[in-house]
Amino acid sequence: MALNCILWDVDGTLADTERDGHRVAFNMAFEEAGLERRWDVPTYGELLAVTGGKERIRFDHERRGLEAPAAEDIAGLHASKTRHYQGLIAAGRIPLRPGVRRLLEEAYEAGITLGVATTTTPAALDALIEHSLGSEWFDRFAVLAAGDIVPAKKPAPDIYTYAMDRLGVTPHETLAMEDSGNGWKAAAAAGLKCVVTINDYTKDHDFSGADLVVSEFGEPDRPPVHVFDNPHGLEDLDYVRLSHLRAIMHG
Ligand code: XBP
Ligand code: MG
Repeated sequence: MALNCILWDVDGTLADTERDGHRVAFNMAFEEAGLERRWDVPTYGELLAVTGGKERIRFDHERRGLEAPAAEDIAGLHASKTRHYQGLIAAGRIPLRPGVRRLLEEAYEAGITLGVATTTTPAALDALIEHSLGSEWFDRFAVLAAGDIVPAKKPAPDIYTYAMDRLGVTPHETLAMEDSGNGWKAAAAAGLKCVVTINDYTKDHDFSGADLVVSEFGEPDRPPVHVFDNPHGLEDLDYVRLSHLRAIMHG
């Protein structure tokens, strides 16, 4: 099938938002609420097993054998976290990952439908689009599927299925871009082919069955990307090109 649609994960894929963005914002919210709890870098990596910030706060309590706060208290804490996250993003703390803008622009110019499928909160996504990508991308993405719009977050396929329904596209013509095991599982369960760009938090996740696993999308003027899995036998993978993404869909 031809490549007609690309659905992008956000956190870890468009930008490395987790360690220096979301994690820091959670800690600011804990401090603001007068709580002792802080999530250091390794602890946050363990908590990433659960997607969704509110779900993550609950999981952090439950795995320590503590009673989780009431749903409205978690929601209040998470709203504070989102405000802090917006501030960090607005301050320009988190750049796009290499190759993201290049591939987005090339795909957009080629008339490929582009969308977002993420578990993060819409307000957090909006901040990243406005400050890291540019406001024109609010119109260039044909769908922004985010957060609680579906009840079951990744690794459930629901957010991908929702985005495809909204766009009127099928899994056969759609490629997912992901960075994590949960994201890859969600894409696969939705019937999508998937390219994975790993990061420090996700490098040991299981991506068996993915269509390409690389260290980053890369750029012509950067050192060549590391290729961890290339089941389609793509060539010239010094950086990921739109032609590679098309070849994956044909393969
Ligand atoms: C990332 C997530 C999110 C963020 C935090 O998912 O799991 O929960 O860590 O965002 P994806 P919120 O990579 O699919 O975007 O606190 O707004 O949930
Ligand atoms: Mg991700």
